[in-house]
Amino acid sequence: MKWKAVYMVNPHRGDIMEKIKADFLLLNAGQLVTVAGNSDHPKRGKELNEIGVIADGAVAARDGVIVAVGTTDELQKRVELTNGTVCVDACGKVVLPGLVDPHTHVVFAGSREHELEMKIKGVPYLDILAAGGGILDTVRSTRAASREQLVQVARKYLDQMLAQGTTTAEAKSGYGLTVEDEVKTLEAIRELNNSHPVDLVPTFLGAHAIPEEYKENPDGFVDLVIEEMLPAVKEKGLAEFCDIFCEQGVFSVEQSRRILLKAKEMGFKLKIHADEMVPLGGAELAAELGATSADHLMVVSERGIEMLAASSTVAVLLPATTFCVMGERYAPARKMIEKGVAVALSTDFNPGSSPVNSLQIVMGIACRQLKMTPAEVISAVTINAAHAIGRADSVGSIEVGKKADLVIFDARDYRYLMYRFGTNLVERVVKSGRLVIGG
Ligand code: IZC
Ligand code: ZN
Repeated sequence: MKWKAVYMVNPHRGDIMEKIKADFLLLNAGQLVTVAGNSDHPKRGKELNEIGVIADGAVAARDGVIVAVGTTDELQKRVELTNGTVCVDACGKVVLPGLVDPHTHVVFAGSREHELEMKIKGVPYLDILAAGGGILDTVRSTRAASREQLVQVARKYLDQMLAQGTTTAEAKSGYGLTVEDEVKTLEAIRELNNSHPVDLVPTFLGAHAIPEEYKENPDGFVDLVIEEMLPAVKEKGLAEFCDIFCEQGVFSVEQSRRILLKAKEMGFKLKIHADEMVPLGGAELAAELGATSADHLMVVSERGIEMLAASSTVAVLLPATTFCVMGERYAPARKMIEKGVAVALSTDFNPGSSPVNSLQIVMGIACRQLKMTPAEVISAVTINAAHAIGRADSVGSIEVGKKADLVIFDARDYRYLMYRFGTNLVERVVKSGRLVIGG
């Protein structure tokens, strides 16, 4: 719909100002953290600290899209309210763009609390997997669940995420590992995307583990992914990205390259679970193939860091995973930022290595363990996270033309969000110009 412009004379300057019609207006944000200015490329180095705070800020939207951003004073003059305009008073609190979670395995059945005691005793994640547990445990429950059951379980997790400020998330398959069960999972993701306020970006992760029936023939499973799963997912238009768990004892760099090259040829964008436990060279592979993101990177090599810095690939760091698996080494975030790698943060929400779906918890860990500053952390869960899933044109910052996805936190200073730890500070969430959490 075209704007109907209303003109008025500015009494101070005598010139003509165009009034903007809005059906949503947020006023009195003590700090409106816009994170503006990086929709065409992810933030690197010092840019990560530039988060565009407007004191006493305001945002106007129409039909779910931002039409004006400025101070409360400015917008009160510039915006024309219509009958049904929803006005939200942020009462001097901190407002951020809706948070973006660029790496989740949110659709699965069952849970794995029995692994906690094994982890406490020091049993490594990869040993649990090799013994038929871990991912394969979740594969058994996910195969046994119907698509409707998967939707029902994941909806609850998405409700929790929205209530904690996440308005866009990536969602991977990967607990089906047959053509039928991978398609079932991706269909569940599509159904959730059509019926839940959180926007989902679907990723096919058929190469998440070698299923038990292919234990003696892992290359046969790689063939199945290439020859049957990828074409089925493509034909049904069920995924935008293809991902792989490139890890010792799971998929080698060579197997990963085979799958990802085929996926790229078919038009999928790429992601890689890279250098999480053993430095196999996943980061190098991601840069070589022009992947949109390389994720984890706890044990990334020097060369991997240099190649990522010189590429457009976003490094998605998952410190809640290191925390939950009780790992000793967190990703070398400071070194990556200093070398110019574009860094984002994510929960990695999954039933095994990170049963954490709160980005606020990840933000607190990122400051304390990755030594990222609060401003860097905010860039990493907004605009850079949006770049990591190919959505920086529509979300990740508070700018005209983007979705009106906003979060009001019970805080007066953005640093308070990371300083407090473990409490949900979200007061209200606005998705596409509609209040979806908080009255
Ligand atoms: O279920 O353990 N790392 N995939 C790769 C996972 C963790 C998910 C899981
Ligand atoms: Zn993952």
